[in-house]
Amino acid sequence: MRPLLLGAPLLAVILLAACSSDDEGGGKVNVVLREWAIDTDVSSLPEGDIEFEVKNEGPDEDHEMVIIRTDLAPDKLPIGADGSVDEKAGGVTAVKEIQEFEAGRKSGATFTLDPGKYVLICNRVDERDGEKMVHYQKGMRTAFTVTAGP
Ligand SMILES: [Cu+2]
Repeated sequence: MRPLLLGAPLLAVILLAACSSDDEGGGKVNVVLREWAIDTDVSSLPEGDIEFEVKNEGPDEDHEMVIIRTDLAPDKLPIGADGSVDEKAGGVTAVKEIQEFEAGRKSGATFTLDPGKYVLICNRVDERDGEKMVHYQKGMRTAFTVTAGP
């Protein structure tokens, strides 16, 4: 059995306490994609327009960021035939995506997300030197929560 690589989620309470006084909700999250993890500087934001600034720190691979709405744990998403997450399976809804881009570059977008539990994943599968690399299974997944607005 593989060991689970689970990041310790930050407490949403800390974030909410640090929020400015504007009551429009949303906010910004910085996301780092790398081999093999996804890290965010906040793990929760209030509902509204959420700006994702995404950096691919590689060092080698192209990565993407798919926003999956699900109540399942980040490492328990349904797997398809090729080992990647089956985005059409029950229990998961792929709501938004930042398409794959090269290591060393930045991408980003602003999405309006409803309150709920999400998992950010890279769902790429590729092969290098004969080794199949399923990015999700190698650890590219992290939980993200959108809380009910102010
Ligand atoms: Cu990836």
